Amino acid sequence: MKDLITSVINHGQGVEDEAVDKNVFKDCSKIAFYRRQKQLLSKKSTYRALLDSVTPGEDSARFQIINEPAKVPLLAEVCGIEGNIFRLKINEEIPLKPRYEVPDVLTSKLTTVRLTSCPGDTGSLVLASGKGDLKCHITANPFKVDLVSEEEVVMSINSLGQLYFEQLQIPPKQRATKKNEEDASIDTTQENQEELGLWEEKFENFVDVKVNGPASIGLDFSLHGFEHLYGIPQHAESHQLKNTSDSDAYRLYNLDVYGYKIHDKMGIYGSVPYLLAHKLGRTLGIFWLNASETLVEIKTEPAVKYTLTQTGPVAAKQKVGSRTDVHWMSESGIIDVFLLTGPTPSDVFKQYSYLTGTQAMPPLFSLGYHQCRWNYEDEQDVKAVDAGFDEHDIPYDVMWLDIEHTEGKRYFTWDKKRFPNPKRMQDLLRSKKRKLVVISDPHVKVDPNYSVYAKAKEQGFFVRNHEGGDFEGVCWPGLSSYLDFTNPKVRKWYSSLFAFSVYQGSTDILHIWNDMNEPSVFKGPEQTMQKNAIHHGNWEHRELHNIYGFYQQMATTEGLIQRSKGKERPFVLTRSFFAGSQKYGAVWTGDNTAEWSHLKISIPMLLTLSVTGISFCGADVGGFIGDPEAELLVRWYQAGAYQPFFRGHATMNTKRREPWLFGEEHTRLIREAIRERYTLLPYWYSLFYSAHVASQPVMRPLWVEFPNELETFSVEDEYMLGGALLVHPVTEPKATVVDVFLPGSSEIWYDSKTFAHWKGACTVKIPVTLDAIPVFQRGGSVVPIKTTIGRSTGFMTNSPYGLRVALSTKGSAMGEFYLDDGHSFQYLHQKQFLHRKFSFSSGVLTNSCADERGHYPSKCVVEQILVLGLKKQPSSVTAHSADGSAQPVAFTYHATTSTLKLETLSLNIGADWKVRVQ
Ligand code: NBV
Repeated sequence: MKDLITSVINHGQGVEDEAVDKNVFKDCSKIAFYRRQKQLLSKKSTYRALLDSVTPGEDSARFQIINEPAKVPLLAEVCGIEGNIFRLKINEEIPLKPRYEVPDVLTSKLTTVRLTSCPGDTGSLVLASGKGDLKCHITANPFKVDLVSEEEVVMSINSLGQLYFEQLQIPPKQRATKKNEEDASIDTTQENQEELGLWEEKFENFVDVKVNGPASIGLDFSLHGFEHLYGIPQHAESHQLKNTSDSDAYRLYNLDVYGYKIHDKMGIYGSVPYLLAHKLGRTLGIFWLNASETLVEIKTEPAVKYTLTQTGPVAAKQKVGSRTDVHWMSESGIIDVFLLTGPTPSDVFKQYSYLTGTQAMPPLFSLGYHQCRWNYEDEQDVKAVDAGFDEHDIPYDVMWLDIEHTEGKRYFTWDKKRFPNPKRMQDLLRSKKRKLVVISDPHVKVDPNYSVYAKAKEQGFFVRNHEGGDFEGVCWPGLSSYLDFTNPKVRKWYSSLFAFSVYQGSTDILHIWNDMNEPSVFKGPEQTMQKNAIHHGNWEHRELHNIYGFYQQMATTEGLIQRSKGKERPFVLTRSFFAGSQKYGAVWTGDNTAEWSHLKISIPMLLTLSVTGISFCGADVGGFIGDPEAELLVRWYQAGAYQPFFRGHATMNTKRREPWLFGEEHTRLIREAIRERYTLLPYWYSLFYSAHVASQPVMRPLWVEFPNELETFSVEDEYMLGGALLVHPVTEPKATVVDVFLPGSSEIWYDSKTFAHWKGACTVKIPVTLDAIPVFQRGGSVVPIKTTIGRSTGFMTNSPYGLRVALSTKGSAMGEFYLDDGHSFQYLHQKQFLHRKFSFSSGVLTNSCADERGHYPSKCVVEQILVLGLKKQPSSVTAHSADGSAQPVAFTYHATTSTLKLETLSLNIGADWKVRVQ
């Protein structure tokens, strides 16, 4: 990979289609803190809590815990947080120097709740929160915490004794000759030094010198009755977390892994150290707030074990309670863990977003289709591609420019030959109500004549190397320094670079893409920054590696908001992310490959991001690396049209693949897929509103919608879009039939193309052609759509709506609709929005207000209503407005499909009305 990158830099040549070289990256055996924890934990040293030292605090309980051989106290703090959340913090009582505590992730408004201590056995402390149905039982010796809900222990902490805390030590050179007591527990003989990597760790040709020495932490959590866990992105892995007993642990370490291998637990671009556990009747979350390199081991004991309790030929089948043990290990920082107690998936989503924020409300255009390529060569190219969409009648919203648009990869500049007049180019796009996104990476070319470099250098805004100079590494521009986004002053300054007056050639239709922000450093260890680089506040890079990209997106987002004087919603895509990145925009899955297996893995990867708060996510349509055959490309468009962030992208030197380059038939199919996306735009926008205000993911694994149906817990080849649509992308070549699982014994599902219906709780064989993928509407739902498609979302503002009403077995349906101006913050500050509710029952469809606070004038009408599952032909249909007047409505009824169509309506979308079907 390094050679490959070097060849790109040296020769400006294309990137070959090449699998990832795993030797560039560490596996667990090459990670010293992992080896140390394993070595020490095998010796079982236990911790004891000194519960007599509990100081009754206002809203937290603090006590010491000591490790018998070391006798140096740790300080534990348990507090209750509003919304049924517990927080457990463990730090050294008096560390040699402060340990890193992750700032800027938690929303500032966290409210703590009073914990009441209840009588417990001697040697234990019971803390109850809220109404008392949730309790923390703390056992003193050995130290253990049980989370009890309604008298049932749902989670135990440190019940396996894996609490691990390396106390900061004086470096050996500064130590007196007498043996240091603190590390008595660790075998520090000379021959073991290298293995332990306490003060120095080698990997390939890199030596990581650790001035602070070992500082690793770890803790175990046992989840009682749970076998299904999800979360801890980002890995190219299944949605349900796998047992790691026979493999490496899941690694959370943000890395630039070009063409990542699938079904692998190595860390890729982003990290959210948060997982969810689900069983019948309860969902829990564990949020491990730590930004250093982190490993997570998962061990599941299945519910049913075959035990030889009898002698004889047949072993007795004995039901044993299932359990999953989760072991978190981080290189440094403190233990700061949040226990999200649910009990429902929806509650856990709310609890997590209470801590880290909800998905930013995207500008409407960003839910349209995005067209990207590395690179669109010049203004002419942009013009031609833009025109191509119109010629082929394919809607699209955003044109993207990759790194070559700049003057020698100097971000915030334009290549004068290729893009001599960026404003003219943006005017062209603006005239089509389209936008432009350009890339802005975190590395800055070392060039004193480049003003961004010169100003950052002058103000000391770069990350420093351990010798105190500016850190320099190689990236796209050649030798580069890296902005220290962890410094609030740097972020403020970086944000100011997006001002129209500063960013020459930028206009209000220009939005931003942050790439390479793991950060990617070509000749660095694992292609990233040395862990001993120094950030603001003198923190080593190792402490905060996983949050670097988060900060760049935060500063970019703030910059775009500021340039509009706080008025306009920005769009910022980032490759690297952390817990809470959802507040700042969208995330994509990086450099995937044009292979069927990568199309398939995009579904679980996006589901995992979605349940960990990041709703606005997508994968490069077509696959970034390599040349997809037409069939794969069509299938990818069909899948991507139903994924939140929908962008076609391709690497350098791949064949051009604009949608019309694969023959007429394939152009038609791609057009259809993209048009379907635009048809569903009102539904997408309403779902994003629900993600934004009510924390519900847009793309949902089936277990989220059907938490009481065991069969859904492992499904990852299909998913729900909101509560109404079930989508099953086709991910195999030459498919003629697809097995679709339709959940829920009391549900009814309608094929969205043929309107054929099925009862739930079965797997049906759905014949497929290349025309479309299986999509089903759930009985009981109403989906708002657009009936006319424009060239871009901007042309659809006033176009009419339709409602797809799918009746439940009881003959009813419900749905919501959200509308605002699509671009400003007035929905928030002036409550300029419409939030409507559609409900159908006893033959009456009602449009009513869902949120009285909102007002937004819209002349748009509902023109079509389609009712699926109406068993009897109606004798009449009438529309009733709020003033009492009634109008007969023309209709058609198809007995074979039980569908009713009303196609000539003119009912205001924002007004109260009823349509009566008799
Ligand atoms: O900026 C070039 C590419 C970009 O197109 C891609 O989407 C990113 O994931 N970028 C990575 C850097 C080069 C990758 C070889």
